[in-house]
Amino acid sequence: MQKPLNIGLIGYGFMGRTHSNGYKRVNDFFPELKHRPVLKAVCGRSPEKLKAFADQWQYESTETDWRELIKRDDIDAIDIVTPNNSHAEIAIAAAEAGKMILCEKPLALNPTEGEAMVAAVEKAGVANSVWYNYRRVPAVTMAKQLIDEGRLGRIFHYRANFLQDWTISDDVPQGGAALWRLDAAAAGSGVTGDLLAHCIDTAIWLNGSISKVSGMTETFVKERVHTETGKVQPVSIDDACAFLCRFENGSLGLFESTRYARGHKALYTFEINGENASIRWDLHDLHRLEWFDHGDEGKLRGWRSIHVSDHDGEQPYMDRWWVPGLNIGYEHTFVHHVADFLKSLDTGETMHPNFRDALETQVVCDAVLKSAAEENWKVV
Ligand code: 4PW
Repeated sequence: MQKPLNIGLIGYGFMGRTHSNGYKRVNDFFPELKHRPVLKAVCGRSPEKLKAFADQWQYESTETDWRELIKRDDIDAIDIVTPNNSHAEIAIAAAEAGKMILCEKPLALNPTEGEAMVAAVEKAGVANSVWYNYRRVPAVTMAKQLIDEGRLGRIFHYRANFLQDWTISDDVPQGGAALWRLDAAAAGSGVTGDLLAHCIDTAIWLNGSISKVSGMTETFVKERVHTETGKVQPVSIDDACAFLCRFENGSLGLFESTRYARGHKALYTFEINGENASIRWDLHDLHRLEWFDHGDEGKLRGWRSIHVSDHDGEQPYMDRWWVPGLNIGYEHTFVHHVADFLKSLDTGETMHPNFRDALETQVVCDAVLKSAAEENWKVV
């Protein structure tokens, strides 16, 4: 019999759906886990939307005040999927109440908030995690394994992009419940915290810490109508951000994110060039890992496209799903995140990325934004 892990979800947008799906699916595909998430309560401010979400995803109860949810004895873990400006207050209160916390990325608005969150969870000794889900794409996890096995040798270059195009029109409004990502007061930043943070999390995981950054940002549309006031107001976020960096291992990094790359909807790509081999990955073809090995026999040497779908246990996560050769997708990364979180409870091992890992990403984001504003290099 598995032990119930009662989840209290705060927020019910896009990420509320991805996480709920993860909780619902996990034990069907990871039956050995000793915990079973129970969708105990969902919390939000709009009673009608809340009820519709709770009914659809079969949450047992609802709350309209997150403080009441945190007080409940029948809640073990708080999952935060609210806009970024509420992460710190909720997470600190949840930690003080002894709850485990799963928090959406980015961790916070800024490093100061992030430090307070880390201090709170570490003082309380509660399990904590941040949903940087792309680590758990099987092909990305396999890239980590290949790097840790030393197959690439010395690393020279790391480059990553996260490209979208959904804010090009100046008719897109800003702010409010649906478009808080376009409001710096709610989001902290624009593409830097929303998109580049994913690239930075993966990069630190695969290639180690970043030591120096030099960034550049632009806000292409300067004013937009606010969804709530109906008034035209200045745009406060970065629409695009690019930065150069140095990693502590001596390699050079090049990162770009934008919501103005016409034709790209969510193109997250990275490439790593090592002395012996290179790796390339693309979210739009997420089950493939491109691999070039200089050690291959000369006349056959070239880029291999590895379809990560094996069931022999050597390609991560895939033996949990269908039959060899069949693909899985975006939603499975959240199932894997829940599975690894539950496994960490079973084994006592630390779950990654946790709040402390996510703080490192937050510090890099902050340094990039400061560097862009001041047009100089920043030591991280
Ligand atoms: O976290 C990111 C979101 O805010 C996601 O991974 C992709 O970009 C999809 O939506 C946004």
